Parts: sequence; structure tokens; C-alpha cells
Amino acid sequence: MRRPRFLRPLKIPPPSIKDPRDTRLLALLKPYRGRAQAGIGLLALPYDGATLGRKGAGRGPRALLEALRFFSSFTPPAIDLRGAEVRVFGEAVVPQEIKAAHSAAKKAASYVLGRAKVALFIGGDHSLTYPCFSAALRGASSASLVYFDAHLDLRDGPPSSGNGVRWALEEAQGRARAVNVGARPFGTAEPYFRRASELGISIIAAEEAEALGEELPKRLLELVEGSDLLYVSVDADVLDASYAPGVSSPGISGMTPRLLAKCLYALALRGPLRAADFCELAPNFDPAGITALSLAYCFAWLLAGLAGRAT
Ligand SMILES: [Mn+2]
Repeated sequence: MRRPRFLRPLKIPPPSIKDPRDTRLLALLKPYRGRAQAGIGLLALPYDGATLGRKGAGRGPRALLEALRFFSSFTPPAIDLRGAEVRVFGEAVVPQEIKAAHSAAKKAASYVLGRAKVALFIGGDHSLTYPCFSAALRGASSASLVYFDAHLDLRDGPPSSGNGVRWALEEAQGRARAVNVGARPFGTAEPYFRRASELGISIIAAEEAEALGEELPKRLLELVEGSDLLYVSVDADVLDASYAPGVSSPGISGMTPRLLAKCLYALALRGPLRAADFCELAPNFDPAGITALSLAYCFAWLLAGLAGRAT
């Protein structure tokens, strides 16, 4: 198969351990060869040209993959990722200018969505949710966008990492409803909470999410019930800064990776998941690799949900 010009090969790091009895998670990532439809398709989007704050998420995809070297494919009692073969489509070629970048991202995302049942996008700044969600929306009549984010991402202005959700919902023209999980104290200005309520966005703020604990995944599944398409977006800054210092806008009182992972697992296993993105991992602010590890952990649990769905 000839790779389209808008995709570059993505190098998958070798697993850190070689043991024939231990299938490492990274061993499940195989290049897409262009024949049969893929179950899960992976696309990297190395772009941070629309970041409002500190830049660095452009290097997020590689850091996330690097962190996955520490993961095996099994977790007790019986969760086995080997049921989730992931086809790697590559890395999108994304120009710097925002409008051109988003159109390139949308094209690459559409390409993957057309060839995989579920597409996983690894970013990249959070503006990318706009083009990727727009691509996933095709054919849907009632979509759900569940976004884990310390901020509401509804700011005024042209597309940026601070308003991907607003642009995504505008594109959907009433065909999508959104749920924010993790809005953090002092994270978003009051006018944008008003905007969220005008747009019918359900908000489960950080402290409420924590209080719900094990009940949170169930609540989310109820909120997306009846949708014909589910898009999940993960902004790494939804995690507490103790787990995720390496983001553009870190903060306290965020979620734990464990709770986020439980939500992703449930949504992937039982929700109509069509696509998910993982954004805002900025390795230049992540010297010990904690953020990459936290996000990789959440990514692994989403894969676990998809693996469980396949069997
Ligand atoms: Mn965001």
C-alpha cells in the first residue's frame, strides 16, 4: 500500500523487556498495511501551534509511546489487551498555521476513521479535538462528546487550545451534546460557565467527580445513553499536577489517573466509542516522565475497554 502524502511513518519504540511469556503492550501496535478494516487505528498529531499557554505538546505523541514501554498486556483478574490489536497509521504531517493545521488534522483523522472501527488520536494541543471530532461526526445524528478537562474550553476567538470544544459543538450544529468531567476550581471564568449552560453542557466538576468515585463511570454511561456516536477527549491537565505537571496549564485538585482510567475503561467497554484523543502532554515540562506515565496508564485502560468489547 502506498502511504498517503499527509502521513509519515511513526516509529514505535521497542518494548523495554524481551520475554516470550510477556506480550508487552507496545508489541500490539502494528503498522497499518492497507488491506482489511482495522479494529483500532492509531494516529499521532504532533502539533502545538494553537496552544494558548506554554508550548510543548507537539512532542506529546512520542513521549506517550515511550512511556508505554513500561506496560505489559495483562492485568488481573482477566483483562488481556491481546484482544486489542492496534494498527498504527502514522504521524500526520501538520503545517504550523492553525487553519491549515486543522484542515490537515481533519484529513488525516478522516482517513483513519474511514479504515478503523475506533480511531485513537494522540496529540498535540487540545485545539485538535475540533478537527478530529468534526471528522468523527460524519454520519452521526446524536453524538456525545465527553471531555475530561480542567477547563471548559469554550473561550471566544479563533480556534485555539482554549476553545476546541466550542468549535467542535458549533460544527455539530445541534447534533452533539457535551459532558465535561473535571472542571477545576479557579480553572474557568464565570462567563464560560454561563456559556456552558447555554450550550447544554453537563458539568461534573473535579470535586464532584472525586466524590462520585466508583459511581462516576456509571453516571457517564447514563449521560451518553442514546447517542449513536461517542467521542472521548482527554486533556492531560484534568489530572492533578502531582500526576501531570507536564502540561500547558497544570493545577491542583485534579483527578487521579486511577479514576480517569476507570471512566475510560467503562466508556470504551460499554459506550458507542468511535474515537478518542489524548492531548496536552508536554514532555518539556515533564522531566521525570510522570505525566507521560499517567496518560499512558489511562490510554492502556481505554485499550482494555476496547479489548473487552471485542471478545
Ligand atoms: Mn483543554
